[in-house]
Amino acid sequence: MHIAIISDTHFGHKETQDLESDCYINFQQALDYAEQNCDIILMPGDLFDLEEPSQKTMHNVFQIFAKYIGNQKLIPKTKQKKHLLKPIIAIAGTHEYKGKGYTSPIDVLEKSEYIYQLKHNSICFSNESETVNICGMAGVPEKVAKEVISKIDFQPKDNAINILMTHQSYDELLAFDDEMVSNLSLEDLPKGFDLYINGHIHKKHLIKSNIGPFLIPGSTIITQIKKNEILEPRGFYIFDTITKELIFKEIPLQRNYYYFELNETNITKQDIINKINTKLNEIKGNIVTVNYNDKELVLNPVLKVKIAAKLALNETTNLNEKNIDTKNVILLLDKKLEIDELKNKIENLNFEQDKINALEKSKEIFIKNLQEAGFKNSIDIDTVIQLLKENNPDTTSQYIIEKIKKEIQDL
Ligand SMILES: [Mn+2]
Repeated sequence: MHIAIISDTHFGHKETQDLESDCYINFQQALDYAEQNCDIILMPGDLFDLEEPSQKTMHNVFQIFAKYIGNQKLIPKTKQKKHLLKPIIAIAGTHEYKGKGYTSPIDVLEKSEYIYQLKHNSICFSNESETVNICGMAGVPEKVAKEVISKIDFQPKDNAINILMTHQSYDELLAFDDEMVSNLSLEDLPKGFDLYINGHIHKKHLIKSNIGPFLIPGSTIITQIKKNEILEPRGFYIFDTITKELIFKEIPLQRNYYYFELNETNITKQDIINKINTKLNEIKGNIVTVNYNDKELVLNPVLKVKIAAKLALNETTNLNEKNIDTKNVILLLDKKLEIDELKNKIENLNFEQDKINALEKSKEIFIKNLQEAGFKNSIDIDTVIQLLKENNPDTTSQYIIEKIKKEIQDL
């Protein structure tokens, strides 16, 4: 048999409004291929991006699944599952989990009979020559994963191809800069399976571990627009149960992503804008056209720009993005603009000093002029300054005039 493995589709995910349809466009292509070329489809978790997807998300998902049911209304009521042309077996991932008694969007799909869901159990499929036994553990909080998997005690079946699906973090897979936690190791998994599949991690990876091949299919879309994620095209896997071969299939029509890092010092904002515009011009034509919902959709390329720049002196940190030409391209800016701190501090110091000097100077001049004009010191200079600081010129002049009038009367 040929088994398709489509993971972390994250229905409803959108980095920006412009990228809203990508999760469905990519999934639809994977499902198209799988329906035509495979016998079973596995989805190891995170089908949805949120545990409470919007109605719009549900609508889009149902629209895709409904296509494969086709003439469902013509099928007379039968006890047989009206599953798709090819059955889809899914587990809930961390994004769908919310504890006992909760109805997840996966439960909704299962109730609609679009998928089979494995919680902590297994399902068998047979044809004339072979049997495939699929075990699945729904994603659980990492801290209890080890306990849960040992309690379930999954057993491989004799004379069958045995596959185990999970959606967890594993000690062996954590990268240094990873925020994920795990208390599970590959060693904790039950032995004797022909293939171990784990969702959750969005970058694809195949590990030839002691217990057997351990596959991370990766996500069908780019969820974190990071350098590592962008450089790899998205796709899914096909497992051949006879040859035990695993083949990665790229999604044929997917949006182009580009990444551009700008780490410079002593740069002007205009230079930054020029550099971004040059990069945008290079990629602008790299569009992809895809048919989605009976419409031709043009997928413009995405440029992610990561700026960590120290600006030249006399620059301010507000980049004028209006001068960036984003026609036919999606620009995602992650910017950290700084002004040289030391220079800036010195500048500020001088400025503060000048302000104090100017204030003291003007006080001196003011008092000197009053004295020269023959006035006594009945005008309180600090009151005048306070009134001016309050931005109240009328009250200030009124105060001064009154004091002067009083002095004249006293003469
Ligand atoms: Mn995920």
